[in-house]
Order: sequence, then C-alpha cells, then structure tokens
Amino acid sequence: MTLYQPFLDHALARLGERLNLLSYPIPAGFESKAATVRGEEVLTTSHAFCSARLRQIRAAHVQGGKALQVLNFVIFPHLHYDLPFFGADLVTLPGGHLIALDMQPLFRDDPDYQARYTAPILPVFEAHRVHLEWGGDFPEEARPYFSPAFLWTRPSDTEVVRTRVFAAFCDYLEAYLDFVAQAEPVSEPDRLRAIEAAQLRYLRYRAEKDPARGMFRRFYGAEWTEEYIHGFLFDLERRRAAAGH
Ligand code: DBV
Repeated sequence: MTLYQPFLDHALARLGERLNLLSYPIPAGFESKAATVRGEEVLTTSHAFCSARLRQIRAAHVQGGKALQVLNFVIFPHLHYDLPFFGADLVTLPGGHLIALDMQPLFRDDPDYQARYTAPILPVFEAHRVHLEWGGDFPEEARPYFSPAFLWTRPSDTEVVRTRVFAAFCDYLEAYLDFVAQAEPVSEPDRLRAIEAAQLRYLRYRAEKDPARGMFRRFYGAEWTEEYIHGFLFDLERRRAAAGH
C-alpha cells in the first residue's frame, strides 16, 4: 500500500460515516491518468463527493513509486455556509516529505471568525505540533489563506508520516466534521457576497499558483494539466459559468 492510501481510505470512510455523501462528477479522462516517467508508472486518481453542506469534497492522489507520492485533499463548502476549507497537501518527493494541513479561513483577520473556526482547533494544533517541527519558509503570498492552526512540517522520517502525520490528519478531519455538523446556513445578502468573494479569492489563488502544475505538465502535458486544474481541482468558476452565474 502506498504512503497516503491509508489517509485517503480513512477520510472517505469517516466522511461516509458522518455525512450523507453524494457522488460528484469527475470530467471524463480525469478519473485516472497514467504516464511512464523514467521507467516508473505515475498514476493520478481523482475522487469526488458532495453533501448537503459541502459543495465539493475532492482528492487527487498521485502514486509514482517510493519517491513520488502526493495526496491533495480539499473540501469546498457550499457558498451559503461560512465554513473554512479543509486543506491537506501531503507531498513526498525525492527531496523528502512536505506536509500542509489546515482549516483554511474565509476571513482570516476577523476576530469573530477566528473565535468560531480557529480557537476550537488550537488545542488540536498544539497537541500535534510538538511532534512535528515547523516546516520553515513558505510563500509569503500564501499566508492570508492559512489559519493560525496551520500545521506545516517537513519530516525526514517516513515513519513520522505514517504515525504522527496520520494522527494529525485524522484529528483535523474530525474537527472539521464537527464544524460542518454545527454550521448554520447564511442568508444575509452582504454576508453571502463576502463568502462568495472569499471563496473566489482562495480558488483563483490556488488555481493560479498550484505547486503541482509543473509536475503535472511534465507527466501528462499542458493541456491535460490546465483542464485538470480548472475543470476539476479548482472548479468553482466553471461550475458557476455552467449554471449561468
Ligand atoms: N498541491 C496542490 C495540488 C497538488 C499539490 C492540487 C495534486 O495544491 C501538490 C497535487 N504541493 C504539491 C506538490 C508540491 C507542493 C508544495 C507536488 C511540491 C512542489 C515542488 O516542490 O516542486 C501548500 N504545497 C506545497 C508548498 C506549499 C503547499 C506551501 C511548498 C511551496 C510551494 O512549492 O509553493 N496547500 C499548498 C498551498 C496552499 C495549500 C500553497 C495555499 C492556499 O492549501
């Protein structure tokens, strides 16, 4: 079993237990894609669901041997909830492991928002970060999209990924599902507009700066990659255009 398969299996099992999951369309040709890179097969599989409160729950799983494993897992709430995004970027490259785990806020600097969506997970963050050293610099422009509970680490030992990172991933996911369970729909027009703007800001940033773009282009070509990014990984704008917004 590859390094991040247990993470994906666990997440889908727990989501299935705690939510009424519905299927979410994956564009044709993107469910599974393989290429041979320096004699090794690199397989990318996509997984997607939605629920009453969550617009898109999706994962991209790249399996390319011991030195290339990625699980990028993001949950995008519906636009009438002010829930944060669940964001996990679990990356293993020849240079080592790179782990990003967070509940990415819509309104990072709003104290009321922080009290509701960051304060409750700070104890979880504190419990895990003592075992997972801070990963150092990350792009300054990404800072507004992360919460104070951003778990960011570059473990050198794969066993740490299997144990400590897995434990943190499970705890963050449960805490996120607690938020989802408690969420109240928003109906106030100004608030809805602010949520929409914040979702679009996040999504455009992620699509534009996707750190996997170079890797995907090398493996599968530019055309496939751009379609994957805009048509599946960060698809809100496409979906809205299709719905006539
Ligand atoms: N990152 C993605 C998707 C991936 C993916 C969809 C399916 O958003 C993989 C694949 N992330 C991926 C890869 C790398 C990173 C790095 C392959 C390594 C790139 C390389 O070294 O060549 C968090 N991911 C990173 C980095 C950060 C994140 C900070 C290192 C810095 C960088 O290379 O940019 N997660 C990432 C991020 C946000 C997030 C930037 C922003 C809101 O949620």
